[in-house]
Amino acid sequence: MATHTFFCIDGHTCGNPVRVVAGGGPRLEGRTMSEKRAHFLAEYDWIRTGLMFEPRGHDMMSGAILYPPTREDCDVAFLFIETSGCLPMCGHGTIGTVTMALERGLVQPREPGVLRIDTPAGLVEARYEQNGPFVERVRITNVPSFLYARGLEAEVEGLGRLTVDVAYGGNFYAIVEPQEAFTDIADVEPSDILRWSPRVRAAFRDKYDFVHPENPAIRGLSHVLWTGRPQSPEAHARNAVFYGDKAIDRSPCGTGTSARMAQWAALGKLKVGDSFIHESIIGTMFRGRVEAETTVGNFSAVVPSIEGWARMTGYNTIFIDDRDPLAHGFQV
Ligand code: PYC
Repeated sequence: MATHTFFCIDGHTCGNPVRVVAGGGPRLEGRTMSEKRAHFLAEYDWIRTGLMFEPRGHDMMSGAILYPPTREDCDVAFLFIETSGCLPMCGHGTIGTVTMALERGLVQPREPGVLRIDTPAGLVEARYEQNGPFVERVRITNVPSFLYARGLEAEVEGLGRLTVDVAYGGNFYAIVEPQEAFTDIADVEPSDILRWSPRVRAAFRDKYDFVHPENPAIRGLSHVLWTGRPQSPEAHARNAVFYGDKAIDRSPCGTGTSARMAQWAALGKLKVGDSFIHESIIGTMFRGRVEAETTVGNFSAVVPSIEGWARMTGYNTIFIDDRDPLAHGFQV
């Protein structure tokens, strides 16, 4: 019987929570962050559930554990933890973790203004603007993102026949655009999105396989991106991203924005150098840009960058006490 202590910094990126675990994370085996992620999931997933779910977290909770990098070209490694599992990549989590880790002096970039991060999905570069001790903005250059499948169809209970595109932006996203069963996120309630999304995800997962062509450890449809017309005249599109079992991202979702940019680029609606401003359900915005074209396996892909901001809300020393019957968290 023991009490496990985690030294955390809590904050949010454009409204979505980020819990940075600065101390107390387990030692992980593996030559890469992808292998370390697998080790964490096999042996230490109770740390994720304990820190993310109630009573220490909540349905939307999301975070990252800091590690030394496994790659020579990186300054730090992030292991993403979330209610849905350990994501290969998380955009809002990266922007928040970079901001808080820099502001609290937990990382030392080799090159001023640039932090190179080793993530399970690959190298992510963060360029940040500082104002004294504060990080004002972070632009991350994400992993190559691509349209994986176009016009997939499935029968979804309560919605009927649904057609989606699936794109990868660090995670796989089913992108739901206007059609008979769904018009716009402005026309539905958040409770509808929470009710439909698990069914949409299950219907497409049962029918199709989603596997990264270069890293088979990255597989499965994890997120549903519901689209909408922007409310701000500045934005190009609005979204509500569903993740985990009960969460709608309060930020515009970094990997979701990357997936959407990859979809638009594949459809000829974006080209290298174009910007893409994505609005969240609470009106916060990420500023995306297509940085380059590339390929991933046989897929044409883009390298997207996303700019956003994050703010710290406080320190949080969290105990997971083995005697606590709810030590590993719960969901209702
Ligand atoms: O920003 O990439 C993201 C993200 C994934 C899940 C929630 N947010």
